[in-house]
Amino acid sequence: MASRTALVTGITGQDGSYLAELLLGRGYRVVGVVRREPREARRSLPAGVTGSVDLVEWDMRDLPQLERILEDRRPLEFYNCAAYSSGSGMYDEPIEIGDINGLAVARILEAIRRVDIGIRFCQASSSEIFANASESPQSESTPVCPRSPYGAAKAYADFMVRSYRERHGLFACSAILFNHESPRRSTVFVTRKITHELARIKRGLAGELRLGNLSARRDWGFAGDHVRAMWLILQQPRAEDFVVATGKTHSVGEFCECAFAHLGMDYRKYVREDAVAYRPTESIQLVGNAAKADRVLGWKPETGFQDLVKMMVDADLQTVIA
Ligand code: GDR
Repeated sequence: MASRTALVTGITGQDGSYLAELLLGRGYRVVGVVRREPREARRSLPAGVTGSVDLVEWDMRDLPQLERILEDRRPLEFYNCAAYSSGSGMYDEPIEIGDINGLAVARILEAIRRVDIGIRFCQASSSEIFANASESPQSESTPVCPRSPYGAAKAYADFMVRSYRERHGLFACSAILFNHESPRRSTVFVTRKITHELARIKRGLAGELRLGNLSARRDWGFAGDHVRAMWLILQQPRAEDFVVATGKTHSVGEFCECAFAHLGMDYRKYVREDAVAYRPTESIQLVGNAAKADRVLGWKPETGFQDLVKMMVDADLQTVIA
């Protein structure tokens, strides 16, 4: 039997690369959709993936180009992991964010409707759609109430997913992902900033770590666990949206404490709170209730907070050489 084909956007990013590994491990043919010239994009892929995926270029503003890709590659599943994403940059570049994180999802859904309504679609949504919510923890029934252009664009994408599901019968779903981290996380996000700078301090390349609000709390999971939920979502008999989260929060300070303690160090000697790095507005406590994912998908996070922190510290320590 011919292997199943899955299309993954954002394959050079954290989520896309973990998802590609999972899909390859399950015997899929994986087509990575990239915004750059494929030969150049291939260099950003992790070693285990680079020789095994087919890369194709798509400008996310070009609907006919995507229709041609779908007609040519004939995927059964489509995962959208591409997004304009940066923690403190959620207010910057609102037009670009609206286009890539919002409108491009409408283009994907429309291309699927026109080419092959049987393609199953999973959108990587975000807890940022709840940033101004009035209840915590947040579940699938929490009213969507974003704060930033980033959250608003993700919310628009979710409404499009629901609209195409209800109006056109597409098997389209949103995975509402709470924060998910890994050694592949960019250093613009606080977890990787901490582990990367810690490795530099340990190697004698830096003396201190300046952060914003150490009391800010997040529901931090492992990216590998979260993409497994995305795959499970597309294996169900019914198309539905799911919150994907650990249900537990930790503060930035606790993350530092755990990371430094792993190397036998006291974070209070090195970490400085810097008013410049403070966010002007912080969200409501973002913590997910993933009871539905547990009940329907049989999904639970497998990597706990401490193991995640240690994994990230160990990885950075290996790559940062004095
Ligand atoms: P977030 O991630 O905004 O939740 O978005 P980030 O890691 O940037 O911030 C988490 C919390 O840490 C606080 N913080 C700092 N953040 C950064 N980046 N740098 C610092 O020095 C620092 N000090 C404290 C922040 O104020 C915040 O409270 C991520 C992204 O992956 C989004 O794309 C995704 O949608 C959401 O998670 C779910």
